[in-house]
Amino acid sequence: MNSRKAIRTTHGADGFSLYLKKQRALAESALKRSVPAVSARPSTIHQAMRYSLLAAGKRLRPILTLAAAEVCGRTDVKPTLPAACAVELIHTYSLIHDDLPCMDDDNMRRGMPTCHKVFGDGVAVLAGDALLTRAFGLLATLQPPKRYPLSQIIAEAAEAAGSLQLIAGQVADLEAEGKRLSIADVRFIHERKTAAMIVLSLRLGAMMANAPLRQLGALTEFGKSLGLAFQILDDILDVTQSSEQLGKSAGKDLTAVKSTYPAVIGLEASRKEALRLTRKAHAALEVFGEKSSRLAQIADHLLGRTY
Ligand code: GRG
Repeated sequence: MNSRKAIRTTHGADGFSLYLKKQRALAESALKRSVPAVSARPSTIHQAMRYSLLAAGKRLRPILTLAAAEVCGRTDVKPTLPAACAVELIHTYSLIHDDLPCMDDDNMRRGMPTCHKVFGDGVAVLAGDALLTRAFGLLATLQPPKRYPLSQIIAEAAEAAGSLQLIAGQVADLEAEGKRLSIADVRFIHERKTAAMIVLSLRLGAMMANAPLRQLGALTEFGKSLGLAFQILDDILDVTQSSEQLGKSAGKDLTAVKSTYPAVIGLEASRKEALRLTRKAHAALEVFGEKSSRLAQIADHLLGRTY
């Protein structure tokens, strides 16, 4: 990572790579157990769910859930895993539906043909529906600590995935195609389509660690800045990287005439904005002191990513 991108780290870079690898492996093995086996009838739907869910995703959201629980003092990760999996299931559902011909119409996702290309539109819609439903089933198994009742946790997940956040962002995005948006409108979409699920991932981890409100608030602020920075990077990568590098179709935003950060304010200003937001994310971690270095490293890592 070059010096413009790296902001703060207290663990070594090698330690961080190992940490990411370990957390990813933890998430992967929990995800494999989180949905029915292919042998469960009807096999097709479980094949489709597992095909998209277990493909090569970055696992950012479950990693954030686990890191948030850890920074708030939860050392035993096992009880947080269903929450970590739930956010990844909701995220995967949204990717499957976004790729459908009636939405973004994409052929490639996570380095493979999209779900509907392999299983057909009907099964892909249902695989998304089943992942979303299963996510709430997983949340219902959580045993949260005193401060946060299960009803609050489930309501927060419903809000983040619902028509005021994730779906709001998707609808605004669909309606914006071919139009020139202001940067405030682009930000409105990004905050809902991307940042809301990232904030949810962090809040679920914090709530599972019985975090005091001050810590929960700090992670919410961290997530809002990180989520927006992450989406700006996504917009930048769409115009600067190849499809092979991204594992999904590059240049889609240009073809679909989408108003993105680079389209509205230019590439260089977008890079500066992503850096400013990453700094803001770091500042939100101050309440945790040195304990937050993993989250700070994740923010730096995302700013420096190339896919
Ligand atoms: C269909 C309700 C509904 C919502 C769709 C996910 C989505 C909203 C649209 C996909 C396109 C897009 C730019 C979404 C913003 C969020 C985002 C950057 C998704 C990709 O997340 P990554 O990079 O993907 O973490 P992996 O595959 O690594 O998990």
